[in-house]
Amino acid sequence: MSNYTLPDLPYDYNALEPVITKEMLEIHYDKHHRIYVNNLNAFLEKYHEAEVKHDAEKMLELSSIVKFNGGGHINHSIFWEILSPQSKAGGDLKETYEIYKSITKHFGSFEKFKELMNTKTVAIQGSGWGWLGVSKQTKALIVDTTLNQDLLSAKGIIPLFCIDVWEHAYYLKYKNLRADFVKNIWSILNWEIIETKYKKAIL
Ligand code: MN3
Repeated sequence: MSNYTLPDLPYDYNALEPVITKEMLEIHYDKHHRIYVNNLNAFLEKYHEAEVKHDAEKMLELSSIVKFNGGGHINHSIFWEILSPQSKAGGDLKETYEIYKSITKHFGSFEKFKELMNTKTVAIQGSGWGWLGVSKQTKALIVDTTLNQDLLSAKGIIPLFCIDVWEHAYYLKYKNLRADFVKNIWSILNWEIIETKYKKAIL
């Protein structure tokens, strides 16, 4: 039996204000993410039951809902991890970081990278995620997007950080202004964690 659990939030519900309000974070984490975890456990159990019975048709029927909820759990777990209060490390990208050096080398400048990331993420049609990642094969930095709860790793890219642009991520405060939410997220990114992920990814 599978038993996935909600990961602990590394900060309080009000710690990411004013970018993400207490109410936004509470609902996003404790309601949305929790439902992905609960559904993942429930549907994996049904999947295992079908597997025991060698019911391939049932397994195929369940696989997309397992993929969706599993992706929701994994993507949100990455998202909480790479955010940090402004009073701590939030938004603090040090020029000595390897990730800073690689971004400026790869994209020309940090501002160019940020503009590309913002443009691609804001332009996602419907629900999805904007990503900075590292190609598993070439180790090059890649700005990409995924729809719904699809995983970046399924494209052969190791995730470094992500921006959730499902409406549930921003609508309470930003209403239809997705671009404002994406612009503000940069001030609560935890570059210390992103740097650690980058170093591990290029090993
Ligand atoms: Mn979300």
